[in-house]
Amino acid sequence: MLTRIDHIGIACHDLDATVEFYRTTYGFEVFHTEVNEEQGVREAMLKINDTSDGGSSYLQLLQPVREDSTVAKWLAKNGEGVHHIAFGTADVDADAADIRGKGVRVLYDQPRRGSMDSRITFLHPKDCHGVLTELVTSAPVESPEH
Ligand code: CMX
Ligand code: CO
Repeated sequence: MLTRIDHIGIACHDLDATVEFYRTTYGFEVFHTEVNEEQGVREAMLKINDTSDGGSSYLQLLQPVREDSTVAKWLAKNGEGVHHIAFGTADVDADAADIRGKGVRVLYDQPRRGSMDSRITFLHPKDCHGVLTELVTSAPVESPEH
């Protein structure tokens, strides 16, 4: 079951400048940054709020790190802007299978590694009324040792 907006993915040319815009304009701080080589992006997660399912909602700012990445291709065609939305679920495998059964193309056979060790997959935008849609299961929160 999809229980939150996990993040909104925003493609940009200059991650540092875009982070600075969100900080000075809205007061949003960087929660996490990483390079995801497989996805071809350098990214910053700005946490906006916690959600009732125990997760959180973020903005995910994305800068391509190589010319053949999906985000580089999208930026060249569209310029900066909203690239995808992501829904959070406790079980991305089950939800992806369920949605695939409804005739929507799920892009990966198995979920891949996403931000902060989450597991992610994508639905084809042409099957989702023009919206590239990601499904995310966050990494389990490690419980403190006793
Ligand atoms: N939103 C809406 N539509 C999109 C889109 C997007 N982000 N990206 C592509 N499209 C549309 C294009 O406009 C195009 O439509 P037309 O044929 O009408 O022009 C069509 O989809 C095909 O686009 P394309 O430019 O030829 O791109 P590809 O088919 O090579 O790739 C996609 C599209 C969705 C398969 C690819 O972007 C993909 O695999 N995305 C998933 C991975 C990803 O986006 N990773 C980066 C984020 C990582 C993260 O969130 O952690
Ligand atoms: Co994303």
